[in-house]
Amino acid sequence: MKRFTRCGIIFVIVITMMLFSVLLLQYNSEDFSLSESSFGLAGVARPQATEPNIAPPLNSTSNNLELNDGDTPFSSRHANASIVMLARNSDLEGARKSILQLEARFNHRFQYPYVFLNELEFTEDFKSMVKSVTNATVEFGIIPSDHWNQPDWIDEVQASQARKAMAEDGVKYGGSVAYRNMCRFNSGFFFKHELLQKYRWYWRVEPNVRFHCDINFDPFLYMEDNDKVYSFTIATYEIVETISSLWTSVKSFMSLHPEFVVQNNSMNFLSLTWGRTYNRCHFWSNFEIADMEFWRGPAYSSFFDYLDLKGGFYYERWGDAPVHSIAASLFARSDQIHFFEEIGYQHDDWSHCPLNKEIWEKGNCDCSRDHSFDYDDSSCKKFWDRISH
Ligand SMILES: Nc1nc2c(ncn2[C@@H]2O[C@H](COP(=O)(O)OP(=O)(O)OP(=O)(O)O)[C@@H](O)[C@H]2O)c(=O)[nH]1
Ligand SMILES: [Mg+2]
Repeated sequence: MKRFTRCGIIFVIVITMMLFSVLLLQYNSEDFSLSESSFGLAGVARPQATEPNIAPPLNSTSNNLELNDGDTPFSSRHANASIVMLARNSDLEGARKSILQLEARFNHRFQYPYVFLNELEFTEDFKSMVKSVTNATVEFGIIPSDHWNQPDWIDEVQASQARKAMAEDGVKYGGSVAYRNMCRFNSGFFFKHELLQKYRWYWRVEPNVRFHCDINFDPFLYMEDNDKVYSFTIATYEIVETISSLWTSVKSFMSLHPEFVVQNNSMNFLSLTWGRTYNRCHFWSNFEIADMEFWRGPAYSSFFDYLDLKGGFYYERWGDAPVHSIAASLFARSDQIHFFEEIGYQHDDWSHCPLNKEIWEKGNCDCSRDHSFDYDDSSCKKFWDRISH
């Protein structure tokens, strides 16, 4: 009997200790939902499931997106994104050079898929030679003719007179229909291509561009996590003869649709006269990382259709760079546009090289900071700095 009582006491002590341990564990646990249901703590604030997005310091991306050497991102989070290149078959060597650069500096670790677009079918040679420089998925698409060619309602007499005059004046690509088709396609149609429907984000890459620094973070995720819609590395002035009436059309669109122009826009990047005149500044669109949902949305769709009907893609030579830049500056908040300091980038003779020495060293950049285009006389970066965040 006595032995039975002693056993009972020990049993009660053991059970009590076990219960006490469970209580302690629950108290220390971060899973407040479990505590809440167990102890009836309704109303106690739960901790956030994820860290809040803290704005990264100027000129730097958030460190939590950076990979370390040897990391593979295959198991980690990816954006719904692709790298897009518009190219001709004759651009093969330039296309391969750009991809080799981008793979070495970025995509060999991220494996974002590529989409190549052309108004003509890519040759088998083009396809196989491009595929040979990346392990990522590559798709090749043909552009529908109504997304590429000069529409019927354009008055060809007026258009050809404009081309002739521009060519005589020595305006770059002034006499070219193909260049105008390309600008119109990049302005209003690439994001409608069937191969891009499954993607939200894109990185535009051209043949023969260079990437000067290692990109150890995912720019797409940076954009997504920080509520960005458009990004750039170089900003410059448009050739005045190519956009004679563009700003007049922009102003009439704004009067018709004031609802699309957001508060905290970047009008101060575009105009030094509170919108009366256009300073010709634009983000250089041969580099773009942006959100196609923005181009597909009501403000831009309506804006592009309006401009298209004005005919300026053919009667003048409106470029996709000013068209995109004006739209992003007016229909997105200025804090939704991002300057990628870390992405050393070169197109033709102009390059953006990170001016910040720490960023330059961290990226193993092979560009000269002294020759960065950022504060060249032809750069518009100074206007962006006045409003950037
Ligand atoms: N498929 C196709 N692609 C084109 C055509 N014209 C230009 N492109 C592509 O469109 C993009 C822009 O063309 P570019 O000729 O580089 O125009 P740009 O950058 O304004 O001028 P550059 O200073 O000469 O580089 C590049 O990706 C070209 O490969 C064309 O007629 N057909
Ligand atoms: Mg180019």
